[in-house]
Amino acid sequence: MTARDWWKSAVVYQVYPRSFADSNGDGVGDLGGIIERLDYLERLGVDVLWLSPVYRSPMADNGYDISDYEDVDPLFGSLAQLDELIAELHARGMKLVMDLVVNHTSSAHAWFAESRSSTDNPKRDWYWWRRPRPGFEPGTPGAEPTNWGSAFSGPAWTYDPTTGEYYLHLFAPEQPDLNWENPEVRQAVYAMMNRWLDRGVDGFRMDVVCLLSKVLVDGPDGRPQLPDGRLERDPLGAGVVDTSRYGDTTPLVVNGPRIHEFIQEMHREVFADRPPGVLTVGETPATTIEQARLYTDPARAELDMVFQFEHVDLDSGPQGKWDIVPMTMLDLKHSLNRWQEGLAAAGWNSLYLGNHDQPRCVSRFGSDDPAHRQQSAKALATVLHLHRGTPYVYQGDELGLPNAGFTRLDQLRDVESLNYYAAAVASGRSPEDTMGALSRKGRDNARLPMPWDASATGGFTSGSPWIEVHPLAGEINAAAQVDDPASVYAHYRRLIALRHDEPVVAHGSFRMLLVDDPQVYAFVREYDGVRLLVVANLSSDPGVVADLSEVAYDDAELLIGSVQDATPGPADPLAPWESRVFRLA
Ligand code: TEU
Repeated sequence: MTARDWWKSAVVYQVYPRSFADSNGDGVGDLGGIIERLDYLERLGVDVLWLSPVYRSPMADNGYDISDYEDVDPLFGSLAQLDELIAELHARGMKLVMDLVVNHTSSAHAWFAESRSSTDNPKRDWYWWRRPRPGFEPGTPGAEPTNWGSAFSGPAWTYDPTTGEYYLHLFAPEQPDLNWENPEVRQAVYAMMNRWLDRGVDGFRMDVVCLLSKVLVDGPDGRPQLPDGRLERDPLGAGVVDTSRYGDTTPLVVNGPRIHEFIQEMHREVFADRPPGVLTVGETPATTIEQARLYTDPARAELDMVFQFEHVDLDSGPQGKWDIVPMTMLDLKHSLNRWQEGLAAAGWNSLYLGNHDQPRCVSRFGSDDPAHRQQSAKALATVLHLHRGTPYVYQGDELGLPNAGFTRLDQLRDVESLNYYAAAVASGRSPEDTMGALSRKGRDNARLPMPWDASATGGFTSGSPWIEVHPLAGEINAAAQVDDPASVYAHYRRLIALRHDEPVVAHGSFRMLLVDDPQVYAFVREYDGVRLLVVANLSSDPGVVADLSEVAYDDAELLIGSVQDATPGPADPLAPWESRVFRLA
């Protein structure tokens, strides 16, 4: 029998299909490529595959702009291949979680085509249509219904001359926001979700699910109005340049007034009557611990867990993600510790350091100096996987892949980066400085082809890849690591196996040690009389000693160390980025 909370002892692996493995030589990864590589994932030991979108899409945002929720884009394969993937995963005891992108559709979706066709179309109200701001020429700057900026630069409204109104898009103009106030929209989404679950998928990762409910005020014409944002901070923490023009949308669109009502309704309509075995994880930028607890407290029947953003926003300054500010290991430790404590009594954490939207974790939180890259990748994994919560591995992180070291705009493909570059340079940021920020935090860092071997295209494709191959693919690749017990991949395998074997990893309490130590990251997990001690040196300094006097660690047994063939004790000096997991007597 499957426990309701089976996902506590599971590890999820995220596949970004475009960049994982190409089976037909067109230079773009596809379902056939994923199916061919399932043995690699099975060997790693992961339980769940989260597949970024493979639905039909014009690919303005690489599939996060869906034009048909019911079909697979030919670029990625076919519905038959998706069924095959599900069957192959299930045969291995693994599960498939699909991406659910329902804050917005593609502007090429049939719903939007209807909606934009006339003001009295039955689907008009499925999206957010609003009149131009009075006193401005429609379609000119300032005539937008509100002062909201898009997360991908420019205004969040696009003028549609067909009906003389604007539509809302918190992301690209090709991603119009659905109006969740309309019950028909919600029922259409639930029906679609039920069809996917009936087809055999095992759950959903819900894209920007915290944005579904927007704040409304009474408008002069009787129609509920979306209000202006305060002109202080920029929207969604994203890279909007002109803060004098765009108001702060966070209080207006993040965790809006009806969000928990919508999510509870979704739970009732889609999940409540299904047997355990399904996983739901919401992507929730700009969400507090208190909000996360509301989403994930099982008593409220909403979501199993959410992706919070606090730790991946630590290096963002007042102007948003491209305004990069220094971040220390202490900042990271304090932030993660707050979340551990905040969701200890009720709720559940998702544990992640990277995904398809973030730079590579080893470059951001570890060290990509060749002398430390491997060890720091292992140390970050040790610390993350031993926290209380469900770990997510982003493709390539299990190989210790660092950032790409982009120096030129023509190396980039991402709509967010390209739009930001144009907007930033137009508003006076120097091209060098702008490129520097994109190189450090651009999403394409995580989107280079997965390096499978040392061949010219890293074994990703027999054709010409849609984006360049990682410059270090010759050195850092799956073939070089799968059989090497000292590799980052082997270390991930051990961590994942430990979660499966030791209930304390999934269910134990969490107590941080040495909370203010700037180098040592140490904590104790405890469950049912079993205690684990995790100690790591998250710095490049040698000979770091952890003061563990507050823990009784006699007869500590080393379960996982990061230095091959060494069996150090808890208090022995730590090499740079060394990490250790002990069982305490
Ligand atoms: O991301 C939403 C999000 O809040 C950010 O991480 C976003 O990607 C951006 O970097 C803000 O600066 C989700 C998806 O994960 C992302 O790939 C999509 O582009 C986005 O929603 C729109 O669907």
